[in-house]
Amino acid sequence: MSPTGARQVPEFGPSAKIFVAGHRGLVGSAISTALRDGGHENLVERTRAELDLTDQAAVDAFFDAEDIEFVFLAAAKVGGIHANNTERAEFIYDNLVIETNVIDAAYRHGVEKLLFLGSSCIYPKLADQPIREEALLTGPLEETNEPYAIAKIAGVKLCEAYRRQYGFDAISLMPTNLYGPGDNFDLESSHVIPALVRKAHEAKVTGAPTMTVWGSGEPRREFLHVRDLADATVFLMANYDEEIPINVGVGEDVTVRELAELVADAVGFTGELAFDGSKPDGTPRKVLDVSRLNALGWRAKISLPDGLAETYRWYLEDGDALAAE
Ligand code: GFB
Repeated sequence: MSPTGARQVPEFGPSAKIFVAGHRGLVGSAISTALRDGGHENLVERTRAELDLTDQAAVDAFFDAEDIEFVFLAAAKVGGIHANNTERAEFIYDNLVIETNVIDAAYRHGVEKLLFLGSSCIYPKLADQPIREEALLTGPLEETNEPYAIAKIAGVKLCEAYRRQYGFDAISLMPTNLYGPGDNFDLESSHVIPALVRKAHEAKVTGAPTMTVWGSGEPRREFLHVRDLADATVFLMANYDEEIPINVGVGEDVTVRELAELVADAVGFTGELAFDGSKPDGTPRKVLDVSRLNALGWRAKISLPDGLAETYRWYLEDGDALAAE
């Protein structure tokens, strides 16, 4: 029961009024595209300048003014291992404030269903692999991104508490590492794939003999193309209604060294890899158990080699790729 009393339950159909929070980011832009491609015509999107999600009064006024029925909460402060490890205060504060403002206002303004995005990095550092959803909060977190993980765990628990106490239909997804067109290619704040694509490209066009890879190259990571994630979020908004978070991934992983070799192939860099041991490896492994998701009838479709080739093409055409000398 929403606080505004009993009412006709809106269906997640073409005319459903949907707010995509964070529609300009890697994930939010892919979700907006997936929704439009799926025939949803009534999307509400706000840039950060139009709606500051860290401002509770502004978020309240927005939900007051707009009769939103479904929310995809893709807005967050995100980044790679270095950004998480050096901007610890922003990663916990910004993510806590965004999620508390949006989840609470959505409930109080009678939103029918909200989809929250966690991350595989909020599971315990040494969780049994592949990681099952039940592993959450069963052990210490990875130190380099603990502030972000604590904020995202709080978001998962907010959804659980509002569902249990108020009957608010909030679901939480736990996506694995994401990549794809529209990613952040800044070498300091980015995740590994855009960073390696940029470094391989720059080494190729400048004729450098090596490209630098952070850490030992031994950690293992699972990668899901962002278009697959977006497809999964639309599928789960329509088909998932349980309290427990649900993993979203491909269920297999590669070492950072194998990834760097795949990126070098995709870019056409033929030099050597130089491993920088002064940079952190982070979690040794975090591959997800996706049996629950697969049992619902969804599987990832885009292979890593195909996804890397597409990401490089996007970087050349729309990113700020260094031109060949
Ligand atoms: O993608 P990444 O920054 O995030 O790093 P995490 C993955 C692995 O790639 C780490 C190595 O072992 C990095 O040391 N790596 C190698 C590099 N070269 C590079 C490089 O040039 N740039 C980067 N960034 N990494 C994040 C969390 O952990 O996972 C976030 O900190 C978020 O909170 C994200 O959840 C999904 O997978 O280590």
